Amino acid sequence: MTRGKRGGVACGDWVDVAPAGDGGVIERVLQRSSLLYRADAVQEKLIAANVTQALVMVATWPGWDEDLLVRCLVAAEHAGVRVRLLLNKVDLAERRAGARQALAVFEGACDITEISALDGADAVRPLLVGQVSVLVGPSGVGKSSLVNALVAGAGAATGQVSVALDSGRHTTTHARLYHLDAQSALIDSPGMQVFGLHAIPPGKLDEQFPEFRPYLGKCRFRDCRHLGEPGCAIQAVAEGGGFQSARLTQYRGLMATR
Ligand SMILES: Nc1nc2c(ncn2[C@@H]2O[C@H](COP(=O)(O)OP(=O)(O)OP(=O)(O)O)[C@@H](O)[C@H]2O)c(=O)[nH]1
Ligand SMILES: [Mg+2]
Ligand SMILES: [Zn+2]
Repeated sequence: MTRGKRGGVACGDWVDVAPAGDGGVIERVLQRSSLLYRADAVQEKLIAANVTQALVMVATWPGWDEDLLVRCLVAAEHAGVRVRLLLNKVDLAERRAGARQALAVFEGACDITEISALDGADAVRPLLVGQVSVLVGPSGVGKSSLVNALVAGAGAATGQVSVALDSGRHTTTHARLYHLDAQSALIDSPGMQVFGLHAIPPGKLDEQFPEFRPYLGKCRFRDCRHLGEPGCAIQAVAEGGGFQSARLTQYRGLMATR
């Protein structure tokens, strides 16, 4: 293996391979059209390369950490790909209303689709046509279950959710690409508990909030960070109900803890 750009080879990469022994060695990672990754202060973890769409998944149960979800969405926006939210396990009727309510804050950020991987997940099939999609989200939300529902013979391992921890158990250990047809593919990835955004400069975080985009550049100060500066257009629009003000709160939380 060679050391490629950004920490080596990611699922979805195109590579040059040279024969070696019974197999081959990767000589070169070809130029990527997109790269989804997370980064803390120490290291970067590549999630998937060359995808056209990120399907950020949460489930009615176990519940999700809003900060983690915001970070997934921001990283996917930063990768420059189409972003969708999937709410899985809507068959759990008693959990549905609460989950819908908690997701409502993201309605202006991206399309939200409700599915049940265990009931065939037909609602998701049309969204995958012609796309290379990657499933990302916390452990136990049903990413691998969705792959199994969509890809005949996929046989992806799925795990029980721990009732004690109210979380998944990290059943999937590395990303894997499944072909759907000649133009479409789906990548399953391991659930994550943290999502560092160190690779995104603070001054670029606002661009990753789709609701803010029409108003960027309209603040009084050119370098406004939307943290309470006078004449901030983003704050004015949020206060006027132009988008959900909770999104500005999420943004400010990220600016404080990135
Ligand atoms: N009720 C219900 N349970 C589901 C559904 N989809 C998945 N599950 C269950 O949720 C648990 C976790 O599913 P996985 O597919 O392993 O979750 P994952 O997101 O791949 O988890 P990691 O690989 O750890 O990241 C399993 O017990 C599944 O049977 C669904 O639509 N409804
Ligand atoms: Mg899995
Ligand atoms: Zn501003």
